[in-house]
Amino acid sequence: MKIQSSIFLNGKCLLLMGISIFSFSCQFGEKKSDEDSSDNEIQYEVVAEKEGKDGVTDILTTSMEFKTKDTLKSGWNTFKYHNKSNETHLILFDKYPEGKTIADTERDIVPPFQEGMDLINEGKMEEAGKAFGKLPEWFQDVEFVGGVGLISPQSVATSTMKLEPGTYIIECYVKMPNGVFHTTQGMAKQIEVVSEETSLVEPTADYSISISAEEGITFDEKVSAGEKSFAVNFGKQKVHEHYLMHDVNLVRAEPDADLAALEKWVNWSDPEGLQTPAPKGFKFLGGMQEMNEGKTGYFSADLKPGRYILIAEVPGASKKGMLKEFRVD
Ligand SMILES: [Cu+2]
Repeated sequence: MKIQSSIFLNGKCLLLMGISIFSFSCQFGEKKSDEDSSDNEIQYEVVAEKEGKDGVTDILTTSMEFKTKDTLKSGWNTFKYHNKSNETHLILFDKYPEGKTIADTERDIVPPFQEGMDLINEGKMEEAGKAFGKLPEWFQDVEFVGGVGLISPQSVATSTMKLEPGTYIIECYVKMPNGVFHTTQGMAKQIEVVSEETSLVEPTADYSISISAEEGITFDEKVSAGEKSFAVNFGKQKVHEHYLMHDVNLVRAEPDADLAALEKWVNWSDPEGLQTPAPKGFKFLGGMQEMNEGKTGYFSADLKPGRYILIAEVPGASKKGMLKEFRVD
């Protein structure tokens, strides 16, 4: 039990390492400055602030940042993630324990984190584990509450989750070609979720996916083309060998695309895993990031006829039943 909890802690640290390092740039990055008048910025203003639909929030990335609101209502929230960059990204929502902010991360998390990460890069996994063991206890109380699955460049992904009030950090831990996490490049942002609730109700979905540690991904639907929504029901959850829990990502595959390459790539702990470039022949269409057992999240995607994959970002996804192929007709 002790080992398990220590491993879990390590995983969280890995994901959050960059946040504290980048808090300064995040603070500046959140300000909508007049000099930033690119087409993408204009589009964000139009979509997010002029339409202003309650409970629907746009998040925009043009390079290595998250542009979005600083404050959200609680309850059901839909996120439209506009990936206007040239890299694949994702968004994981981390709910912080009460009273903790990015400032605490900076003070208490950075030093052991940096030490641990350096050791991982040297291949010294055991020593890295010891370094992460110096992290404060509160870090184990960070809860992962879903988010947006992997989404290819120049694409939009839509996810819906229920958020409790509190302080959240949103982050992307995909890696640059040199192995540096996007988190450390600025893809981390603090958001406050207030007690006032949105008017959104829990969505209904066209199709239903289940994922559990024992059964893997269960999906037996006959899927037709068009804008479709999916419910993701999380059964038994677990921390996998790479310290993360399982999630569900939707991917369109070319007829000759190599599923083994996809499976290897979605595992961040592989030296080239989750690192640019993404494997050829696949287009990532979003999905639902990890959530605790018993939770449900939703995502939608515009489906054309063809070959599709549902996959969890875990090592050995196919052996675990967490790689499921289906067709859209
Ligand atoms: Cu990213």
